[in-house]
Amino acid sequence: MFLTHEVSVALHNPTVLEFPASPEIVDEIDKHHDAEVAEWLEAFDQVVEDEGKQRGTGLLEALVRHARRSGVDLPVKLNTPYVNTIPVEEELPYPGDRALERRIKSLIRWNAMAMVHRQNKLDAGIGGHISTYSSLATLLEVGFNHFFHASYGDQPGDLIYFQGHSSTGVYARAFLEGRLPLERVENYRHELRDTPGLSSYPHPWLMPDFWRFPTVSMGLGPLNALYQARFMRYLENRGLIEKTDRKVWAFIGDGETDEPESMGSLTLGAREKLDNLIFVVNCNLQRLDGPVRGNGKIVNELEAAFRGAGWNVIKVLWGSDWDRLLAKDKSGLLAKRFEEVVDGELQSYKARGGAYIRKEFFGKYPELHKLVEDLSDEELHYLARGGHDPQKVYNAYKRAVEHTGQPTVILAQTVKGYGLGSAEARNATHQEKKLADQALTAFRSRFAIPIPEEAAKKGALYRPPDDSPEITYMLERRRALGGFTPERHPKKIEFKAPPMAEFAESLAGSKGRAVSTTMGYVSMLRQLMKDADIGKYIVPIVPDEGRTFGMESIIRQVGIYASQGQLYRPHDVDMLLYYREEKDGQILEEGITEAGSMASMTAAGAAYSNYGVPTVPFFTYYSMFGFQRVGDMIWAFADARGRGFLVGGTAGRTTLAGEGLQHQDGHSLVLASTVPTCHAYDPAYVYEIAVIVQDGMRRMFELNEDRFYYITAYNEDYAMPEMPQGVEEGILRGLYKYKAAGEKSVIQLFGSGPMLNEALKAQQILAEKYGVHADVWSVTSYNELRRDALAIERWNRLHPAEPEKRPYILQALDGSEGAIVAATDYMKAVPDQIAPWLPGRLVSLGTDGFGRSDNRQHLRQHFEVNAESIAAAALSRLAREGKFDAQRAQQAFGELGIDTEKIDPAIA
Ligand SMILES: Cc1ncc(C[n+]2csc(CCOP(=O)(O)OP(=O)(O)O)c2C)c(N)n1
Ligand SMILES: [Mg+2]
Repeated sequence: MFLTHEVSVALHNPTVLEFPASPEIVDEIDKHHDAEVAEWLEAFDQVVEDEGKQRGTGLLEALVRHARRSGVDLPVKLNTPYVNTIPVEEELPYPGDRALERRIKSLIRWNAMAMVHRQNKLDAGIGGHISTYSSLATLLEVGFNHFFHASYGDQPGDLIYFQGHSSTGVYARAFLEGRLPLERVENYRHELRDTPGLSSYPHPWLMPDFWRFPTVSMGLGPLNALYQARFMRYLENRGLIEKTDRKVWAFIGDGETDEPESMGSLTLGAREKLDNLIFVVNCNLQRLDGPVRGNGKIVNELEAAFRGAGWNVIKVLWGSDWDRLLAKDKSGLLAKRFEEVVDGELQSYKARGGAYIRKEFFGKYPELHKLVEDLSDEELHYLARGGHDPQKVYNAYKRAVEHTGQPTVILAQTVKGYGLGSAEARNATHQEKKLADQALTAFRSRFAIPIPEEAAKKGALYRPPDDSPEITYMLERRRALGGFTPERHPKKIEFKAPPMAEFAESLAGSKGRAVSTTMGYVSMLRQLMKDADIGKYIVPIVPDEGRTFGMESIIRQVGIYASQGQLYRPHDVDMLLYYREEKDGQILEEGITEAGSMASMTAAGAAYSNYGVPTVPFFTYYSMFGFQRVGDMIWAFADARGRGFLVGGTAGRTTLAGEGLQHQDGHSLVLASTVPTCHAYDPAYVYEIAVIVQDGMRRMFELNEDRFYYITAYNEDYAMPEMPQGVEEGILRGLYKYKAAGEKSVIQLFGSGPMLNEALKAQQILAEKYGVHADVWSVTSYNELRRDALAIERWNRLHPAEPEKRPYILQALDGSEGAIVAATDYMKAVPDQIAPWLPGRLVSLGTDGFGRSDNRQHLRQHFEVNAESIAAAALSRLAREGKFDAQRAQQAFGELGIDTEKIDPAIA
């Protein structure tokens, strides 16, 4: 027999024959082996028939083991045939009323579509999406009617991450359930009206009673869901919540899986055996611009990736009508055709209709053409994809919720724009906002919506009466599953922030010992975890930087959370601070993933609402790899009303020595200022951190304020002073006078973080060498000062007839004369935030530009933020004001070792 080169290579080296090999090659190989293969197969079939499928699996496993021992190479095959995972004979009957559920789904489809159509007619360009939900409807409805628990007894229910662009379907259901009044639905995307409408996407910030999880930034939903499932286990294993069957469901777009966040952490699910996690990938084969994998198969790609990562994969590709064809086809060509056809073609079939399907899909082989000769073109067009068949979806979900030991992914093949007539499966369908009159009436007939044609054309919403069979049924189903979902009603939590007295050690200073704020913060955290009442709620999170921040002692104290405990004897077990893993360990040591850590932060920071447990996360990381690296996740954390502390360690562009451009952070505070609920602080001393953390816990967990904190922590060692009297308010509001000049000051020096020490040295230089007296202030937060000033300014603007109010920054500076030289280890934009309220007074010294590998002394010289540069800047400024001799000032630069002609660090 003639063998192509490809086949002969494959025969001699089976590992190259990785699925999906071309069907021609497979055929040729089979033919070559014909008699021998047939004999083996027959024997195998016999065993399976006599002794069952499990025995078949056992035989194969034994054979594989044997082959491996004999040194025979085995092909790695992660794909299964392109058919449903669950064989039809294993399917359970559908437990619900199919006809009634279809009616309900049709009404939801209508309202979801009409809400967008109607609003875009009224308000052109307001936007919205129709086609995502149209592909997802069955996948959600089977869940709502049979799976999504709103509670498990007295415990909270499932957590569901909805595809962001399918929000209209979720609204439409809530409208039918009577939870969203017509006026709100009619104000979809009109949130700022007298009756506030519905937000575009799942935004807990905008609809706090409804949405729990912001998902519309692609990729964040799946990642957050994964870590949510893990955090649920963490809470269970630590005894903070009861163990239940509750699940985390994540509905994800197939296009969305291209985001690294979607797929990057899958192995965590398998490693942690998260059988409380179910991903449903809505494989409508399209994304925004066109097909997800026109030339390939997204389902195969995902199947291989998920199986490779250790997940249970259930494919739901074809509806029940296809089962009949598969059963009828004795040639095996139908299954082969499924294998051959690429996604771009599958999309075209739905876009082009029955005649095209007959010719292009079935027409390839005469046997297949014959197989469908008694079906009309219309019937061919309506042969359903698996994700539109409730029977298939039900069975997949049932298996998923019952599966143990692994997370499950359901790969459901659907049609984008399902039921939208001419918009169905079109590349442009994602952008469709309105339907033509004819399409609307066709939709109305196809789904039998009982409204007049004229109303249909306007996109009128429709809700049957309360006592209609549809409403009765859907409410009964929800009652059986414990209530409505999604819903968000955080329980009142009992939490008392530890009093300031508990922070005594941090407030007392270091008694002359040189320590860093990081070290001070870590001992504070250790102390907090010992608190009898709230200690257990503290969740330290760290992405493989524990040692960088000196957190070994915490590891020893409370252990690293490890769902399996510690299965090995750590080599350092005899040491005091050994690497301790525990089943109920408290630290989440996430490994090198800031994104994963942020997902844990999000789960822990919103646990007050999802579990009624006030966990207080402290996510400590390399400050450069926070806002810059996972800024979008932090934004979503704010949307989710997340609470807790982000602690940016190794902060500051000149304080982190030696590391250079990609490590030295001079801008996270700028980025932090962009998040409305983020309160960012740049403390110099440990007592400042203590005041901020104590007040933060009080405000977030005692007063239930939806806010979170960003605190920079530095690694420069210096003596931490004891807290002076009466500075708490200043610390929290952003500024207080730390050290007054002995005599009347002519200039003010502001310092933040370690730059406060530079300012103090500058104060001394100015007084001793130049006879200039300056006050020194600690500025803990320019961000807070600006926010306060903006709020006051706004009030003044809106109330011109009332006496003007004064922002805190001006009140605090009352009586302090002269210009202000502000030194920060961050960009000048940070102090510049308060410039509008200090006209002409502010001189900002900061670290604009790329970092360098050098020590602190040279870095501060380079960026012109050292004590000498601060002093010289003060003299220069006084000279410009005519308060100091200009020549003398110029001379001072030389005396203080500053090269006035060197390159500007901002561009160096
Ligand atoms: C991070 C991010 N990038 C881009 C977008 C814009 N966007 C919205 S929907 C979409 C396509 C979604 O395709 P898919 O995930 O397949 O969902 P489908 O609507 O097909 O169900 C894109 C690119 C976004 N929302 N988030
Ligand atoms: Mg898609």
